[in-house]
Amino acid sequence: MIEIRETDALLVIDVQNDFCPGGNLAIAEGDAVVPVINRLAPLVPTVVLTQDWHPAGHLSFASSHPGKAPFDTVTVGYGDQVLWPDHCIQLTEGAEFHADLRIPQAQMVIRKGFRPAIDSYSAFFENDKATSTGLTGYLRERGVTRVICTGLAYDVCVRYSAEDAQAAGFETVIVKDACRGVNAHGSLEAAEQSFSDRGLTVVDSGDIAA
Ligand code: VGL
Ligand code: ZN
Repeated sequence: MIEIRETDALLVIDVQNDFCPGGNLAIAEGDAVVPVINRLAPLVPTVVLTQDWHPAGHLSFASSHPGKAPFDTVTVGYGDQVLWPDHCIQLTEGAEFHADLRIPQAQMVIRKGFRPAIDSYSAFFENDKATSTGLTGYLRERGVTRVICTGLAYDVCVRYSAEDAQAAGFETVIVKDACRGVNAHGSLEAAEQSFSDRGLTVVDSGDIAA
């Protein structure tokens, strides 16, 4: 059982229309995380949302690479980059949070992936592993010691956010039923392996108490 403390933060990753059924990068049952997150959020003193927020023509879009298709991989300046369908384009409906997400108390929204030539899976560092979003400093200044991770996609943005949270020295917990995965190139299995290698704590929302 995980008892919520004053120094906990809930990280709600990319619960946006494009990652839900009907969206441009739809994750199976992506919208199923919404009621789970709505139930958890009021328990946790600090809540941070992230919003994938790409300009049109972003480097992570297959449409920006002639001859490439979504889910192909290319090599870019910072290493391998999976290519995605156009998604979460700034100011579009697909980039909006799911309409049923109810977290008015959240005070911080981290937008990521807005640099045209760098993708950003993690809420902490962009995919070049060098460009910071500033989230570590925000959480430290607020006295946060533990980060509870939820949202989309389990094996992409939730995975890299949780790993970076742990690397930054925060106790880190992943709430599995508050996440859904995209599973490109065996990424679901890779995420599970990585979580177990790093000793990351994976729990169910029922294991969390006020
Ligand atoms: C994500 C692929 C591309 C995510 C974002 O939120 O997991 N996945 N952009
Ligand atoms: Zn994206």
